[in-house]
Amino acid sequence: MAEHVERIPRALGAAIATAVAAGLALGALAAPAAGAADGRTAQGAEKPGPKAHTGSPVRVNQVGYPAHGPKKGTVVTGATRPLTWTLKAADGTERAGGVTTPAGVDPSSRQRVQTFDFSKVTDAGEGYTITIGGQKSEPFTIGDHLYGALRDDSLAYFYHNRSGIKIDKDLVGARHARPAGHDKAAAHGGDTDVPFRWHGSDYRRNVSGGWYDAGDQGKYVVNGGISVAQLMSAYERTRTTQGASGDALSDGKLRVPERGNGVPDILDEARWEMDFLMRMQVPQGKPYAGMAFHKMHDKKWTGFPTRPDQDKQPRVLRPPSTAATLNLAAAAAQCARLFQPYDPDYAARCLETARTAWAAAKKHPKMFASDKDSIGGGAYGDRHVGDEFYWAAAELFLTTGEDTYRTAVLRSPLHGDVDALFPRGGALSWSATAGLGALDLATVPSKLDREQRAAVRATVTKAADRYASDSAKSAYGVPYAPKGGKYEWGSNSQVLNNMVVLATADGLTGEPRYRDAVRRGMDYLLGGNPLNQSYVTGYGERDSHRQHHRFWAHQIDAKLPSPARGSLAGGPNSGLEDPVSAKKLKGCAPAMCYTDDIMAFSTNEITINWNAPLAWVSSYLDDVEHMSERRP
Ligand code: 9MR
Repeated sequence: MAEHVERIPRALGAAIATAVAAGLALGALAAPAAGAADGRTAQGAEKPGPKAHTGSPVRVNQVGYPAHGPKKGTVVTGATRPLTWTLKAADGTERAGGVTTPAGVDPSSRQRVQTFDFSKVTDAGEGYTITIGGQKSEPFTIGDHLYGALRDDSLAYFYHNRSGIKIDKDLVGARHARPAGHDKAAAHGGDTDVPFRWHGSDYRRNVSGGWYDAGDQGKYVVNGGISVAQLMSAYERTRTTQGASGDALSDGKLRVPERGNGVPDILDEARWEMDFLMRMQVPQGKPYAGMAFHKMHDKKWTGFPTRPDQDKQPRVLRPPSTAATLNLAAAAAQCARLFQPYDPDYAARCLETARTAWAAAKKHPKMFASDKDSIGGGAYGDRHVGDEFYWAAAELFLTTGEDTYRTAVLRSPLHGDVDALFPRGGALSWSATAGLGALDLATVPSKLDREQRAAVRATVTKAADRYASDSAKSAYGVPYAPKGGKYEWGSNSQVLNNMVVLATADGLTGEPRYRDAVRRGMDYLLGGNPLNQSYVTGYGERDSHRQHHRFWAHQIDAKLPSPARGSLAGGPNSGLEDPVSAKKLKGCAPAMCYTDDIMAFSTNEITINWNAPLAWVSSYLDDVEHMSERRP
């Protein structure tokens, strides 16, 4: 198969040129989409800009609504006057009704919409629908146990994507089971013996294990670090939030092979990645010792599909970077405090790694990964590392209480700067990590004095106020107001990361409006959006299930599985940075720049740093729904 040129920085012209140069006709790229009948026909009420099959104009959360929480939806309609809505139970009986509220033209879809609110209904049940003007929504549940399965599935995503270990059918089912990828037996020794050649260095390292990043099988420290940190934080939240419970994340509860070892399963999953991240540290005695290699991946882009164990490409290590080094320092420092009760030796090793990484980054504060280094793997280029310095200092301070790190936190220009910590026009991400530090400073007990802690908490609640107001302004309730209205690559993860901030503010204050905004965010992700699309595989009637992935490539090869349940699609990307999206979605309104096609990688990929906040948020939502039951 022709080599697939996957990730092409920003400029689409370059993307197309490179794809063509690689012998890949654009028509061939688009073909699977055109040929793929999905049996989900569209009734399409609205005038499609690009040919969007958006089904019923009545939009709801296709999973469901908590019995005692907000229940809102949106209808796309040319009408300017209020319309009547009817809530029907599964047997068709009418249970409630009311009128809609005209909401004008929604800028994210450029469609005229109205909203409806049926929060007063509290009767639990499945198969409810809302009908407006003869048009019926997708069915949904009302009840209090909506997100437990999503928590488990979104966490299982990480096991599914482990490198260097067989994926066991007893844990994932026969269809998703596969042999170990990139282990010793693989071509070129897989990831156990990877060359590093750069500026006179010429040696080999064992960088096996960890999680594959995404649809590609590269492993990138900056993305691995934030993802493992968010998994650890999903657990740490349950230790630091009043009334929270970590039971669902504890030993024997999740689908990991280490279950039964006395360590919370979510930490077992985190350790798989931490071990890899620590292998990415340049060893003592070599130039730049203590720094972290920015990334490792295939020498050239592999074709579609490629099961990990069948990858024939040699793997390469790319030069160390300050961003990766600090990312490692932050994650390893958090690892140290969370593993302390379970494995003090391991905790000590994490801490030693973190300290060494911090010192190396201080020594080499300007080693930047280029955003052009995208052959065979993504670039993850980043020239601004003030945020990584802040995050690493925060985690090291929280773990050790030491003055050096405290001073680094308090003297950082980012400290207290809500716009920098929690960008409103976007969200925290692999390139904006400071917020991860601020969230932990606000929640993890530390030697900050009362005033300092109050100040950092105020940045979290202030950011949450903004996201809550963005959600309230949006006809679809989405807590995301990107700069210039443009949805970013991986916009769904930005929505989720803003929800993490909202949820943290809920934990700090108990104010219901924060929790409600998180729930509205879920409504958006699970179908209450301009495309009537649930972006999570296996959830909702109209779910994304053809995401860009080299093994879960059923769209291309029927013998291969579709993505596993609980996999989040990147979501609308105004940039249309791949040929399929560019062709199919030209002229799209921001929140409609999405297509569920395996080759539409800039709108429909899946990756660890998007599933991590999904796991965090679904874990939070399930936990808060059970909090009232646990109260004496
Ligand atoms: O998530 C990344 C996004 O922010 C960038 O704009 C994009 C282009 O550089 O790359 C995304 O990351 C991809 C990475 O480079 C390679 N693995 C898949 C990632 C998700 O698409």
